[in-house]
Amino acid sequence: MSRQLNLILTGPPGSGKGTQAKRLVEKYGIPQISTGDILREAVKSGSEIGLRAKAIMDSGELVPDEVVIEIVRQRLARPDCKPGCVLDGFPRTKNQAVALDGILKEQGREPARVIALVVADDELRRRILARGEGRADDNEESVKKRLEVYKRDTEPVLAHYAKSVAKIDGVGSLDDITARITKAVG
Ligand code: B4P
Repeated sequence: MSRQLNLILTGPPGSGKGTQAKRLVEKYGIPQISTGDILREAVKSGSEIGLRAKAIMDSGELVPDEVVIEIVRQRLARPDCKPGCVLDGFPRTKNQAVALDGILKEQGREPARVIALVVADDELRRRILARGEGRADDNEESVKKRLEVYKRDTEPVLAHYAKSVAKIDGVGSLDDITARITKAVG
């Protein structure tokens, strides 16, 4: 493995990004950077970013690029990211992907490795609606919107990384999926 592992874990909402990211943190000893978690924390704390993000997130739309790009830029500069990181839920637009490439270069980091979890829409809907964490965006209407937004804005991220992306079947036991990911990372 190279001296630093900057891993992007991408996939539609409910594909298991957050779940698998936590396991990869254990396995590789690198921190998870979940823009969804960071934004939810901001909403909870009532910060300016949180106030701006809440309605957007609840509706299933994406928070503006400049907001999340700045969050990631600052987070990546922290010392615990030196050995690498698992980016969970970022980049979510082509703009964010281009910005991330620039940030990695600017900070003298290795280029990103990209893992995409593949799960069919019916299964995604089932998982999210069964999640039961009381998230304001886990309802029928918002899930429908999130799946549309994924196809519209996030699928182009896969095209951006077309040469290097490893597509992984995201259906099966958590252990099996972790094993598929770690095999692809090599
Ligand atoms: P996220 O927090 O990223 O939410 P998500 O896409 O729903 O994925 P999550 O990680 O929660 O779910 P997971 O797949 O692990 O984003 C929320 C919102 O924040 C976005 O809609 C947007 O508004 C905003 N946002 C975040 N990042 C942004 C960005 N970069 N730019 C702009 N806006 C941004 O798991 C789902 C469920 O499936 C869980 O209940 C889990 O237990 C279950 N599951 C996982 N693996 C399974 C398996 N193998 N089998 C069965 N169930 C499984």
